[in-house]
Amino acid sequence: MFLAKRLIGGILDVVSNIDPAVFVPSDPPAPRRPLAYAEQNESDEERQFRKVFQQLAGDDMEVSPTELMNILNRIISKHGDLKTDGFSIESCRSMVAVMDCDSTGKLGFHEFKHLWNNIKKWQGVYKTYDTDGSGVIGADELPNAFRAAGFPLNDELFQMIIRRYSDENGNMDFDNCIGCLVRLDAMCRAFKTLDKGNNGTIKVNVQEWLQLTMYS
Ligand SMILES: *[C@@H]1O[C@H](CO)[C@@H](O)[C@H](O)[C@H]1NC(C)=O
Ligand SMILES: *[C@@H]1O[C@H](CO)[C@@H](O)[C@H](O)[C@H]1NC(C)=O
Ligand SMILES: [Ca+2]
Ligand SMILES: [Ca+2]
Ligand SMILES: [Ca+2]
Repeated sequence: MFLAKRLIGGILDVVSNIDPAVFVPSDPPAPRRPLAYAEQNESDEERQFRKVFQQLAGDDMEVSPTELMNILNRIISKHGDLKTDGFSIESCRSMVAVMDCDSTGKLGFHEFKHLWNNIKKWQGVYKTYDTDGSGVIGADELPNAFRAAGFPLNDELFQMIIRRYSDENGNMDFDNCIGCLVRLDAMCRAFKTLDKGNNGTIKVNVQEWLQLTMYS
């Protein structure tokens, strides 16, 4: 009840012992723009991606957790070299929540594009740092993989991530790895946003703390 007391007490100071300057979280998604506006001025690549997005997102033009799950599972079924038991709905709900900047409960074009680019990048890291070719990221491979993905955490945090996201043998499969990196990236971006003095410390009240932790 110690934590609850501190929370109810009002203000919670979260002090990080990690230098935030070493993180390289991805840039935040661009703000929402009307579709028609965006189409006047975009690269060929962006226009192509928009066509794909329109098919994936359906009539509401947003990707729901279920749609995300179907997309990701369809893609990984074509990559036999990535070990995975498939993306679960729970993991997709979490990814949508942490990427959902405008609180629609689904991913709009820019939110989805941002997630997509990260998954592409991290899939490359996953393959490169699976050095024994087992198809999974072992506990010994994980620190280098995460450093390459832009997250040079300390050993304590690597151990914690393995406890939470890897199996009992310390192996992390592809869907767990993506779920973990999406969350890690989003949490680092959230921290940077809240770190007003840019000194590695944030001050949040109960309301903000719960918004951050419960919609994730
Ligand atoms: C959109 O147009 C502006 C100038 O009007 C330009 O600087 C920018 O690079 C363009 N963006 C794209 C994606 O083409
Ligand atoms: C960090 O910066 C904030 C805002 O400028 C300030 O209120 C806070 O005391 C600073 N914390 C530390 C540990 O320096
Ligand atoms: Ca949809
Ligand atoms: Ca959204
Ligand atoms: Ca491996």
